[in-house]
Amino acid sequence: MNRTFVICKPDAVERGYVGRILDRFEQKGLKIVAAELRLLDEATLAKHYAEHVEKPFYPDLVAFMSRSPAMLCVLEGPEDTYAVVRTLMGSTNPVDAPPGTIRGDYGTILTENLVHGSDSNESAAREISIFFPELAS
Ligand code: IDP
Ligand code: MG
Repeated sequence: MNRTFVICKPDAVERGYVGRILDRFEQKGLKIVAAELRLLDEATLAKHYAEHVEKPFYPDLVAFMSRSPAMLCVLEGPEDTYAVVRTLMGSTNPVDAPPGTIRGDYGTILTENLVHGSDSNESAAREISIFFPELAS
């Protein structure tokens, strides 16, 4: 089995979309092996989004991601589960994400795009170790 890391972002929790989002992953055949509602702080987000810390949008991203609790999850599935999740999420900008994807169906805002999913097996391992160290392999 293979695992990846998912966040239902604060907008998803605020709008009441967590159930619908997780339902899509479960319907696809992925299993929730950890889930916790947690308010994220700046230091943790800087680790998680290390590749984006210098980007112009980073201050807005951190303000958004720390404004209210997010639902953090570890999902388990077949080989490259991260790719299954990324396909269900849709492209980063909800405006470009096709209908049928989470971002395509539920969002219109680039920053507030409902969901995070690791972008590789290496990212999944790194992110799981940040948020669920007890599950790190
Ligand atoms: P991803 O979430 O699809 O992997 P990344 O490029 O890793 O996309 O960006 C991380 C998050 O930062 C995005 O999900 C989105 O919330 C936000 N973001 C990315 N690019 C921009 C931008 O150009 N303006 C504002 N927010 C952005
Ligand atoms: Mg990313």
